[in-house]
Amino acid sequence: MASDMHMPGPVCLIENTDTQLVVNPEALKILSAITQPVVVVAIVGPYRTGKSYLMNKLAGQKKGFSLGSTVQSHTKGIWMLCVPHPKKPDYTLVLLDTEGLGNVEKNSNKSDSWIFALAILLSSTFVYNSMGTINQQAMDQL
Ligand SMILES: Nc1nc2c(ncn2[C@@H]2O[C@H](COP(=O)(O)OP(=O)(O)O)[C@@H](O)[C@H]2O)c(=O)[nH]1
Ligand SMILES: [Mg+2]
Repeated sequence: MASDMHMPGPVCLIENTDTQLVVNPEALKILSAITQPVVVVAIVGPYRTGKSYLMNKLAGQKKGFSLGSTVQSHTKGIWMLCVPHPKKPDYTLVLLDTEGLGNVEKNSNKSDSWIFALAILLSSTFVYNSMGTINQQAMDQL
């Protein structure tokens, strides 16, 4: 029984090829092995606003989601990390980190909407992360 998740690091759950989203079977295998109740936290927001950083804090893990130091998106698609819930005994915390909205390397924001919608559907707690106040542009994008 997978009562204690020990993932060495995050795995890609949804791969974004820019033309389609593909589910990674390896990640599905990990999810199917979880027998405990899960709390799923997903984070979405503009790129380079500290999403991966925040998720690593929630995971309480040093070796977590990779952080960006350039405008290049370090997180493509949706990445997943499962850890024992820090507060609820016998619960598994599933953290979903997404690539940033408005990534400069992409020529369309269609996949932004896909990732956004999927993150909402998959999560029990959804975090919209932004730097500073939420502005009109963010509202329009939402
Ligand atoms: N000091 C500090 N650095 C942060 C914080 N949040 C993010 N960073 C840094 O900002 C950069 C971008 O963060 P990242 O989590 O990769 O952004 P993401 O693109 O939204 O996932 C990284 O170099 C982080 O180390 C924070 O709250 N405090
Ligand atoms: Mg990131």
